Amino acid sequence: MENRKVARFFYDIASMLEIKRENPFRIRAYRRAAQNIENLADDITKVVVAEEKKIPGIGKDLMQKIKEIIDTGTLQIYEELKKEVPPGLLELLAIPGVGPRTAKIIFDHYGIVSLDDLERACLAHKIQGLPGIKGKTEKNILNGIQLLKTGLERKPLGLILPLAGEIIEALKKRSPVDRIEVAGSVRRRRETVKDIDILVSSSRPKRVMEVFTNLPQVSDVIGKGETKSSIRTRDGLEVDLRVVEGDCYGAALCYFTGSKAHNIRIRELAVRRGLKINEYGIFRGEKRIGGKEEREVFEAVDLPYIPPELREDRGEIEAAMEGKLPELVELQEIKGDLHVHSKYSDGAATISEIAEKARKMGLRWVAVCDHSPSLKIAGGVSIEDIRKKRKAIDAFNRTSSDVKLLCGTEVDILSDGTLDYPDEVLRGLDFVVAAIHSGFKQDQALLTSRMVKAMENPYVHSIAHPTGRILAEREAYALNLEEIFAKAAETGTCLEINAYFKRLDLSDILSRAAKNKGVRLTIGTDAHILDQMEYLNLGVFVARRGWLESNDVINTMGYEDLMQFLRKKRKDEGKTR
Ligand code: DGT
Ligand code: CA
Repeated sequence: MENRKVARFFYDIASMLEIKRENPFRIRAYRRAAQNIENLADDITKVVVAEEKKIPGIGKDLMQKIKEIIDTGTLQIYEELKKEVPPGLLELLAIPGVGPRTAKIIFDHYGIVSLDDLERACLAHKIQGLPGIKGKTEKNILNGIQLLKTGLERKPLGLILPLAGEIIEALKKRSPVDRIEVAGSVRRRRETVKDIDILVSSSRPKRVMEVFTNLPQVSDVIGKGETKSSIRTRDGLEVDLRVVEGDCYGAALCYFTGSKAHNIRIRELAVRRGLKINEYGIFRGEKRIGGKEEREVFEAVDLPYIPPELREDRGEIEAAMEGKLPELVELQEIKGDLHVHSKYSDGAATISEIAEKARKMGLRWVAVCDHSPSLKIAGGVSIEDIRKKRKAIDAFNRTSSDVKLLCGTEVDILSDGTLDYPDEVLRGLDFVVAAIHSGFKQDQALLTSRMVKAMENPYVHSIAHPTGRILAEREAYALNLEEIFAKAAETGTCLEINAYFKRLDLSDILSRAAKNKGVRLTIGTDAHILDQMEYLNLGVFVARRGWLESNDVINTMGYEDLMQFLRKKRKDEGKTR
């Protein structure tokens, strides 16, 4: 039983309890358990059977339920709830912005159970006018359906990378591949991807195809040929495998990495030089003059090598021509994580466990940022407990010479723009990231002014997940980003690239826009369980796609430099205040 399937039971139970208007804490417990199972690096079946470790957020009762799912393939409480709640309702509840009340009204009136039917009903304005449903709700539902459909078509990179890695490892081990790499949007590290493209060179393509189409990850073989095969994985994702000759591997890798828009520009440059570049190589007339290595393609059109993350035709060709390509920040340069939750709020790990994980990842420091009290549901930390946390972190740092912890917070920006801790408390912390967690529906002026006010506070170093968007679940809230970027630059406040796989917020394009306004970025995983600290690489991918260099990203600083940098905003502000 796969982790995601077990998680699905708990998500559905949570939704069904929601329709039945049960206790919100119980609903939340199921959802959090589902999330934690989904994000678990290990196979849940093994963990449960061997009872080898505790899964965060999962007590005895839920553990028992997981065992029941693994043993019987289902869960009694799930089956019972299903009798009470029509299954179509669950489908409607999956639409962002459709709560249990709205779903039930729509279902009761029209018996609608599918996205397409609901979309048609909204377009025909049959939904507005139902008890308590306004025209605006209809529009929100349509937006939500759109979001959900995109989510069904494109999967978050963070979920796909491990799968791509697994398939590549399996092919390396079991089939006669000479070279193998992932191509397409996965190689460009786009935040979401439609499918996985893999490129192989081999002298025995047939055998490679045989192994590929029989991998344990395969649920259907969509097509099987000599040079190209496609399969669908058990999670419903398509994987295309192409086998080419070694002599044109570089040209093919370039072609299948894309993007299409970037390829077209490269081909135009080639044509001007009397060359032809395609997936089979670099040609002058009929003669192949290169294509074994990817860099030959760029050399042929007199350009330096362009990293895959930049290949979107967003100015990289022009920059390359002028010798102005950025020196992109590298994962190896990242020295720490600027947003991790601990047991002090709703995280699952203790501060020493976090430090140990950081050590294993080769990091030098971590900012432990827990929620502030107004986020009761997330176990916001009282002022008294902040003092305890400060002491514990100081004690830890005294004995730890390699990994250091920063005593931080993710302080809530309240609905009037004030912060959830007084300045005296913030002053005692090493790192403060401020975030909006409520009032998402406020108008642009109000939301922007809240964030601006937070940035004007000398103790706020960064703004967490600035736009609030969640991939396939929630659109960004209305913000005047131009004003936000200007204010961030003016006050020396950083903006976060939240590296959680569903957020990636700021996005690549917005990170680049922020940098161009003189803003520096912080990368934080927002990890609530240890495994999620590994999403740090996703944050670096966003930064790279946003043209950021090492100096643009605070996480490249060593501990001493970082601490000095963090004190600077406070001093600068102190002078002007
Ligand atoms: P995706 O799959 O939507 O996340 O994005 P990609 O970029 O992986 O797109 P995909 O899988 O359709 O194609 C992989 C690469 O193959 C694409 O980035 C560029 C190349 N390619 C595909 N079709 C064409 C085409 O018609 N012309 C050119 N020049 N390149 C193409
Ligand atoms: Ca693709």
